[in-house]
Amino acid sequence: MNELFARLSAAVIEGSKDRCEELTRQLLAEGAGAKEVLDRGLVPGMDVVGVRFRDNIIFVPEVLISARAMKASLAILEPILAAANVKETGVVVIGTVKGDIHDIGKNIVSMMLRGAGFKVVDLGVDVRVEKFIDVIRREGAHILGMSALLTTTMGYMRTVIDRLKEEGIAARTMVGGAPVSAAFATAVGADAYAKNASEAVEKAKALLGIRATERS
Ligand code: B12
Repeated sequence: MNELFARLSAAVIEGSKDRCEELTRQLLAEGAGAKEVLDRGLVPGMDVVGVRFRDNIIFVPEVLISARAMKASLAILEPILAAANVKETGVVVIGTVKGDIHDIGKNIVSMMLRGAGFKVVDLGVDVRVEKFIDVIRREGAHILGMSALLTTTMGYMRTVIDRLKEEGIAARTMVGGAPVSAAFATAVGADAYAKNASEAVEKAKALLGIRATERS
């Protein structure tokens, strides 16, 4: 099975949507868990894409093709990750902040939260503070999750958190994305930071006072 995971990573790197779908289905058929497919196949592939992009070996079009391939696999995994069949524990509004269109990581966090029993209202990308606030109020959300992948957009998280406080909105805030750190989260006044989707689930439960063992 190790070889299949490696081939799935390679398919993400090469941006082969068909092969991503085929290998994802094959891995599931051979007994791999959806989370394993994510952690051992898809994410390591996208990590390599990130390094090549940073080093100017590949450019935006290639990254988009890889992202499209990864999303095709995620579409297969989503119903499995979401089918945990647990009672809804809380409402999370989530989005990528204004100016930022990266959504792969946010989508994974949304899927894992749904799988853990949260109702997730995903506002997509390039989300402004007004939109976050409207939907938090409408949904009576317990938690706001914000994603940012750019150093130029992560500062917007502070704008949103400050506005929530000004408006007296009690939703707790959780932030993440590659450039975001625990120290940054503290500096902008967020209630929690998570470095990946599994940790996001733990932190969301902790914010609502749910012990990890109660839900899994
Ligand atoms: C894919 C990608 C793109 C795709 C996005 C496609 C899509 N639909 O998302 C495209 C091609 C569109 C793109 C565009 C750009 N990109 Co880009 N992109 C990436 C890349 C390679 C991978 C990101 C990714 O999907 N990673 C995989 C996922 C699974 O990981 P993740 O996002 O980190 O998410 C995990 C955690 O962070 C966490 N998490 C994420 N969100 C949240 C939210 C919460 C609430 C929590 C708790 C946790 C959490 O959990 C996730 C799952 O484990 C990164 C490289 C990198 N190392 O991050 C560059 C990167 C982010 N991009 C970069 C840049 C510069 C750009 C562009 C400006 C390029 C350009 N010149 O146009 C544009 C910006 C467009 C915009 N306005 O947003 C830079 C940012 C540099 C910086 N310091 O700001 C990076 C770091 C590449 C680099 N090394 O230079 N990009």
